[in-house]
Amino acid sequence: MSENAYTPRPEHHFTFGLWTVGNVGRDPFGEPVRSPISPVRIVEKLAELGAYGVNLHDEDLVPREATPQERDRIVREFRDALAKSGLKVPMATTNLFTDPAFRDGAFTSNDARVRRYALQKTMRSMDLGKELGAEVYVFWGGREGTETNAAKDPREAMKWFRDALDFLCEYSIAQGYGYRFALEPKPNEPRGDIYLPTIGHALAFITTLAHPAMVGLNPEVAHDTMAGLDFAHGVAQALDAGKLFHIDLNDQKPGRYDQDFRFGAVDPKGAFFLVKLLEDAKWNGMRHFDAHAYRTEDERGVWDFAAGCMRTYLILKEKAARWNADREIQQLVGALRSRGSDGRAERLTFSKERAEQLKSQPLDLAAIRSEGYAYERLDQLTMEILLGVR
Ligand code: GLT
Ligand code: MN
Ligand code: MN
Repeated sequence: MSENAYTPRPEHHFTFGLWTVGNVGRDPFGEPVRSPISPVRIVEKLAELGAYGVNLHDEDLVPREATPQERDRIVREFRDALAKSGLKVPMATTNLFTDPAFRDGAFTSNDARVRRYALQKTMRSMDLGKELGAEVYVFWGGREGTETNAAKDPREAMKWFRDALDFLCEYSIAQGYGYRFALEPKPNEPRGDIYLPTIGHALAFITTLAHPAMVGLNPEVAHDTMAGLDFAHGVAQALDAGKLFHIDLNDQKPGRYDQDFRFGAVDPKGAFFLVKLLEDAKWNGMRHFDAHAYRTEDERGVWDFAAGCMRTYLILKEKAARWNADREIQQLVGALRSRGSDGRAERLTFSKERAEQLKSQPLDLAAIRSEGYAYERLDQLTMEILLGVR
């Protein structure tokens, strides 16, 4: 495949958050190492690099203390930059974690005033997102959790969380916004433990909402990796449920703080199976990178980081196509698909007759017990594609 195949273009639907490339490298032990980059410059640079869009929290664009006049000017300048560059804003979200008011959570704070403030701030931010054309609205409940369960009854917290989402679904409907809400699970950090810690928790919670069809998932590689889970499995389950509304791509070593590394930087094999899953499923959502440059970098390193995320995705996409076209691999896969059946995709559906027939069907258990699956060969061939010798 030509070098061109690795060149990001808008049709690939790559997006970044203002907060990702705009990350100034602050951490719990150190001050910022980079100067803020203006939203207008971020728009120009992302367009130049071939991205499709830019996403934002309310405060990434409009400072909390801005007057209405300042807000209007900032939004106007940003919209001008978008129009000039052709960049879109497919997703918006609310910062419900920086303000000390949210130290005990936003929708699940013990303080009823904070729960009201969280709704107020989210509605205003939904208004802003709509002004910019956003269709997906993300809820990352970073502060929704506890350090001690003495603080609140987690059942009560679930009720508050549900009330807030039901309220905001109604708001989106009443305003005619047509948002699709995407919950973003994370097990911990910045809270000791965060509510709705995994994809599975979030999927189950959605079924208890007043408007379950409006609400889906925004899973993130790093978050499931922090929880020690296989991210592709969680994403597959969200796809299967029709709930993959958005995705946060990045990378992470297990057992560490939330690293938000460049996509594919730690576990290229995991990234490969993720890309393969999304591409095989023909998933049409945004490929959003929720990651940031190493703290060692200056602004040049930030753009190297952004270009690297997209290039790695496209390289892995080409590797997935190669895997799907590889004769030996496909022979092995074909043998697996027809293993123990006549080759037609067999599905076991119940009928009384089928159950009776199955109960008395003789099965060659000795053969079943002794035959290997050839996964060593299959995985080695996969590795050879990934390592570039096949
Ligand atoms: C924050 C967090 C991310 C969320 C962002 C959306 S903010 O950077 O670490 O995982 O996706 O609120
Ligand atoms: Mn993260
Ligand atoms: Mn994220």
